[in-house]
Amino acid sequence: MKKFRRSYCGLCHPRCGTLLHYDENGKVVKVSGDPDHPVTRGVICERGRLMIDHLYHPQRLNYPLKRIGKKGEGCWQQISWDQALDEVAEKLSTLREKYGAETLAFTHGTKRTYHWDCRRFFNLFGSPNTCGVNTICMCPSYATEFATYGGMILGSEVPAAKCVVLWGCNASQSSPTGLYPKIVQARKNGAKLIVIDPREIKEVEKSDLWLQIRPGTDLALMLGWIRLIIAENLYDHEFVSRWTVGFDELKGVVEPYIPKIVAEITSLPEELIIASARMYATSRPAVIPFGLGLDKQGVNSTQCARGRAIIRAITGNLEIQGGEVFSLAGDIGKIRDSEHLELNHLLPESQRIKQLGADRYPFFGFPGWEKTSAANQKLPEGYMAPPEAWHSNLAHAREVMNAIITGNPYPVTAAISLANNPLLALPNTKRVFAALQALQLYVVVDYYMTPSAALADFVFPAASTVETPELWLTSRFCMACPQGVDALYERRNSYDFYRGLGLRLGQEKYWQWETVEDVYDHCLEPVGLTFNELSDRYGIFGEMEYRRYERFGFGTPSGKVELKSSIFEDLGAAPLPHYREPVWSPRGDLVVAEEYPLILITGSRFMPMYHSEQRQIKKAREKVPDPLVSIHPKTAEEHGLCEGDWAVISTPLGSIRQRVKLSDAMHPQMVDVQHSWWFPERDPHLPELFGVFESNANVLCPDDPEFCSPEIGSWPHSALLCRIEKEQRTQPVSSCRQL
Ligand SMILES: Nc1nc2c(c(=O)[nH]1)N[C@H]1C(S)=C(S)[C@@H](COP(=O)(O)OP(=O)(O)OC[C@H]3O[C@@H](n4cnc5c(=O)[nH]c(N)nc54)[C@H](O)[C@@H]3O)O[C@H]1N2
Ligand SMILES: Nc1nc2c(c(=O)[nH]1)N[C@H]1C(S)=C(S)[C@@H](COP(=O)(O)OP(=O)(O)OC[C@H]3O[C@@H](n4cnc5c(=O)[nH]c(N)nc54)[C@H](O)[C@@H]3O)O[C@H]1N2
Ligand code: SF4
Ligand SMILES: [Mo]
Repeated sequence: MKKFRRSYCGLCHPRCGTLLHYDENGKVVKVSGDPDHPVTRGVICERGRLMIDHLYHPQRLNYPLKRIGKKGEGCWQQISWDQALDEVAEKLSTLREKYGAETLAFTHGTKRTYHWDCRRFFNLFGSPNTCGVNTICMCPSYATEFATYGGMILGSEVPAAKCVVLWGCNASQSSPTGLYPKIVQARKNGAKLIVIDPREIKEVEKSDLWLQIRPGTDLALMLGWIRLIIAENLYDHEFVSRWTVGFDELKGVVEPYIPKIVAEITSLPEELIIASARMYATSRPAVIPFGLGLDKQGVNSTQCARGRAIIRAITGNLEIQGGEVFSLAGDIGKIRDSEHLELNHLLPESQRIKQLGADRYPFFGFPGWEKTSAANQKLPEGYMAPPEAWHSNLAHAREVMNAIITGNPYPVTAAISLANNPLLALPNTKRVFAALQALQLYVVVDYYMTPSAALADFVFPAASTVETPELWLTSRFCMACPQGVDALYERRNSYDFYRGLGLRLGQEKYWQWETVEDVYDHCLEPVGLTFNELSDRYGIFGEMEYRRYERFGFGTPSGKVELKSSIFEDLGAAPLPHYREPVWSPRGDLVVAEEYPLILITGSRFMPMYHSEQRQIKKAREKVPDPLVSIHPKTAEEHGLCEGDWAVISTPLGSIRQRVKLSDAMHPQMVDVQHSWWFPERDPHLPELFGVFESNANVLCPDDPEFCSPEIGSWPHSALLCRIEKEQRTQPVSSCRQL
């Protein structure tokens, strides 16, 4: 008998290839990297090595549970999948009849499972209200890049670049097997490295320039770069004149951003602003990979994404070797993708217009997505991935939470959270908690009993990634990710969950595939392969082609790169980037700044944790037992704090406690709190609810409209104000009673 099987790790995005080694009883005893995997080539990270601990963890959910006590009281009855699906479907039917299909909402986390199945179910059910973290995670960049040049750039060419700019991107911690090794490779090849980050991250050591920028001011620096690049004639004249629109207007808006002004706003030395712009613009090909530090800064986030896109374009870096490529060509473009499976066309206009938040942020709802999709359709089929709705067409989470709480503009009475822990992931924990409590029906599908799941009416046990196959389609390759073990107990994948509900709600016609493998066979049909055949050869790669725009133009309304965005303009958003001072900042609200003098950033990634996960896994907790707040030793001294002390961190919204970590990487005026902390070892019931209110960064983060970007509504997890002090009491700082 073969002692190992090929599989993959889905504990974060890259789906690294693994080998699962078995003992004679069929139990997985070891996981290692698959050296033959053509993308990850045997590399897995320290989190990936925890797969066995996760697969067999005693706290895993193994059966559906139905609440029998009060909400949050922790009394559950184990029931069968059939009974659970029957009861949920029946309740959904009743609520739909009473309030309309829009009464059901969905909250999502980062991409962990399939996503298109959720969108498919919601479109068929009739609700436009899927919302979640994408409003701040990559999607401001994604949607904006579609509006600007008709596609999303990914960092695949990094190793061949002559200059890499890490702009709000902490790759060594956030992408240890993906982007980070590519940066190391680029450095080995002699590339310049510019780091723009308020913290001295690991990559700074190897960098040519480090810009310790004041959080939230990146757009001012971008406008300064653009001005200088134009003023010093460092832009690509031919590309700009042939392939862009709005250059003269752009020139106008950047005019005020002379180095002196940019230096005042960003707290950077003038020489560094000038040197970095010159280094970037004169080292072609150059890349600026995505960094969440820009997307999560609130008011300026969307226009930061525009600024970055404009910089890439005017310097002639689009679609060149070693530069910023969209790819998707050859067979990859033929494979039926999420857009095909989502069935967005089946959601009628009468329901689309009810999407919560789309009146305030039309660009990020159906109106914007319809425009970016229409522009994409002008290109030849399969040439450029169309904008996926789950990525760029969302209800706004704050508006959904408000509707649940107030019943305005209409009652939202039911919600599903699948692969999301909203109490930890979304800002303004107080609002999210009130909303989850107010729901008439709350359904959670997860691996573990989380703080959010503890408030549910029904909890379904999810299959781990190794317990279910996946077709991993990116713009460069399509990999078959083979199931490594039979699903244990009654854990199931998300397709089975949605199909189970769909079959009970009159959607039989659209769930014709019995298993998710059958769906993948359907997706692969145009390239003449089945999932198993694809799996035998691991996957297929697209062929890289450069400067394809010379043949087809760009997928925008004008067919060119829109430095001035016509889609933004049509939807009433600023078509050219303008810098705004963050609301809570040393130069923003001076009253708040007096009481909360330090700049707060949250959520800088750290290994081995992935958001709120791994907190139950002993080996992970041994490495990071407690939530940590990083501050400079000087700041600590001023506040009477020492390494390991429990400190209270407060904003006008609330207070949390974390343990002090002294770090020279921090600016003395800054505080960095870890996000997503809860304590599986603590009391699961209300009011404690696993201590979810105690050290959770999102108790501190606001989401009212004035804090959010006006184009998309992305809220701030960074560029805020706080104060820090030594904890005086032994009581928890925040409980749901004190919120
Ligand atoms: N303060 C602050 N908040 C942040 C951020 C920040 O930087 N600062 N970052 C934000 C960003 S970018 C993101 S993407 C979000 C992340 O937010 P989420 O993606 O919601 O992350 P988690 O809180 O870990 O919740 C994911 C839940 O899904 C479960 N899960 C994992 N995989 C699967 C699966 O395959 N199937 C099912 N059914 N369940 C699964 C996990 O057990 C976990 O309970 O957090 C956001 N929140
Ligand atoms: N270990 C681990 N890896 C992860 C995740 C995880 O939870 N844990 N989450 C995954 C997810 S969903 C995402 S979205 C990615 C995100 O991964 P990254 O893009 O690397 O994002 P972060 O680590 O949140 O922040 C990046 C950097 O932004 C800086 N920063 C904060 N505010 C600002 C600012 O205003 N301006 C600038 N220029 N920089 C700023 C921070 O100091 C930090 O170094 O990570 C993924 N990888
Ligand atoms: S980077 Fe690590 S956790 Fe993420 S998929 Fe690869 S091995 Fe798994
Ligand atoms: Mo994210």
